[in-house]
Formats: sequence, structure tokens, C-alpha cells
Amino acid sequence: MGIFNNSLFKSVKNAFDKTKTSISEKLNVIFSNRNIEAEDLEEIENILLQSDFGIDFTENLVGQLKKKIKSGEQVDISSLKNTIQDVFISEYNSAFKETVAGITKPHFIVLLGINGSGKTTTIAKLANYYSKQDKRVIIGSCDTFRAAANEQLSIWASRTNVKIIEDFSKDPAAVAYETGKLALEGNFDVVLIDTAGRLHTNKNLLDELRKILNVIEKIGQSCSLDVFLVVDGNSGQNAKTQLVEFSKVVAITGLIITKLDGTAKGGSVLQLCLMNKVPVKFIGIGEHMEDFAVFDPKEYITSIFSD
Ligand SMILES: Nc1nc2c(ncn2[C@@H]2O[C@H](COP(=O)(O)OP(=O)(O)OP(=O)(O)O)[C@@H](O)[C@H]2O)c(=O)[nH]1
Ligand SMILES: [Mg+2]
Repeated sequence: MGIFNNSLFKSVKNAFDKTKTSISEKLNVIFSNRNIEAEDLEEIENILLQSDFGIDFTENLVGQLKKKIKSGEQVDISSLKNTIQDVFISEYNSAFKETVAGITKPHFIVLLGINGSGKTTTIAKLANYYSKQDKRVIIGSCDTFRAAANEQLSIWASRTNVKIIEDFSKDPAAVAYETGKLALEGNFDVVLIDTAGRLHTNKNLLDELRKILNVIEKIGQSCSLDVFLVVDGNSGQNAKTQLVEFSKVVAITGLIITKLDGTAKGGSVLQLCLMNKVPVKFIGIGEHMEDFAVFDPKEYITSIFSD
């Protein structure tokens, strides 16, 4: 499903405005009236790195531009932007060839990530996304630290047909168990598990996370499970560390990158997904329920580099 043609969501084009300004328009200013020469490549490299496009991608791109220039091809601003888009799409497609996994009901989705990355907000967005598709959704609120912060979610859930399970007297794994059990008994389609924010360095909280996942794997043996790391799009290089470190503890099946509405570092999306071969599934582009989109690599790169 495309991100621009889905009426459920706000257009994401604007979300990448800052990134677009910081890269695409910078390139326009420099190269609008002349072709790109070999001595310009370092500057292009710097511009891409400043927007967090990452060293591997940038080097690959510059290598391809170098070849084109050497062979006598004229490279202007529009062929530069086309090459950037082609390199990204080809890297993305070769990294994620085999990601089409089957879904067995109920589908469990566990969100994890550091404090404040946007997990609870994203749980509400996902619940809204699936319930609008007439899926029966149940939420397990396995964050027993932030009862007050989750109140909003409960109020919202009580107004919709989304069921929410929370019990702040129980440990998070017990809430996950209760949610999973109800999901199976009640024939739900999607089970969303919110977890407390944690750093990869906090052993107790990582043990707790493993416990939650063990419970889910046991109770949902025959069900499909996704574990999504929720990353703030502003975290730049730190997002890489989060992905690498959390991956050592749990098998992360996808990324959700939030707060892309406020960052010029939209390039980090690309770097994160290509680096660890973990696909980006959804993006957050604002604080409201509809400020959310399924990630589509082609539309993402086009929204930054098309004029
Ligand atoms: N602009 C913007 N703000 C967002 C987005 N997603 C979440 N936020 C805001 O980020 C802040 C933290 O969001 P939460 O959903 O509470 O984050 P959390 O990961 O659940 O936080 P903890 O449970 O404390 O770890 C809130 O003020 C949200 O409104 C987004 O896509 N864009
Ligand atoms: Mg939360």
C-alpha cells in the first residue's frame, strides 16, 4: 500500500520537507547551472553525510558517480538525483528480497525502544490503522512504570472498539499472558504489546523484556510475531547503536521510525534499514493518530529527491 494514496493518513510528503531542504535544495543551489565534475564529489559526499545517509550508501553512490564522470557521461543535477534514487532502491530491494512473511492470526506485535521514542503513541496509531481495516485489535499495556502516561491510550481505547488490557498490580509478563490468552479465546486479529522504555544497558529491564517475549512465544506458538524497535528519527547515529545493541538481546523484525516530521535527518531511515538489513515498517510523522504511514521505500526517496 502506498503512503500517498491512503486517505487514512496525512500525506508524508511534508514530513520530509526539512530533509529535502537540507539535501535536495542545497544540491540545487550548487549544481543548477552546471554539470557535476570529479572535484565536486567530496562536497556531495559531505551533504549526504550531514543528513545521515550513512557512509556505506554515500560511498557506493559516489563510486557510481565517479564511474559515470570517468566514462565521459554528463552528470547534471537531475541525473544526480536519479542516481541517488536508483542506488537506494536497488540497495533496498537487494537487502529485503525475502521479507514477505505469512501472517497467522492473531498477529502479535511487540514494540520496544528507549524512553520517549514514541512507543505508546505508535501503539495507538497501529490500533487505529488496523481497526480501520476492520481488524479486531487488543492492546496489552505492559508498561507498569507509566500508568499515568498510558491513561490517554486507555481513554481512547474505551471510546473505540479496541480492547485494552492493563493491570498495574501485575508484572508486565503477566499482562502479556492475559492479553495473549484473551486474544486467542476472543478470536482477535492483532495483538499490540506496549512495553516500558528501556536502555540496552539496563539488565533488569532487558530480562523483563525477554520474559514478556517468552510468554508471547509460548502462548502464541502458532501465531505470527513481529518485534518492532521504535526509534526517534532525530537520534541520528545513536539510532544505529540502539538497533545493534537491542538486536543482541532480541530478534528485531522491523523498525518504526517516529518524529520524522521534525527532523532534517530523514536520511537516517535509509541508513538504519540498509545497515542491519532490518526493514522499516512504519513511520511516525506527527503526534496525532493519523500522522502515521506504512513505509514505502520508493515514495520515501522520491519525496526527498523529486522536484
Ligand atoms: N512530532 C512527533 N511527536 C511524536 C511522534 N511520535 C510520538 N511523539 C511524541 O513523543 C513523545 C513521547 O511519546 P510516547 O509515545 O509517550 O513515547 P514512549 O516511547 O511510549 O515513552 P516511554 O513509555 O516513556 O518510553 C510524546 O510527546 C508524543 O506525542 C511523531 O511521530 N511525531
Ligand atoms: Mg510509553
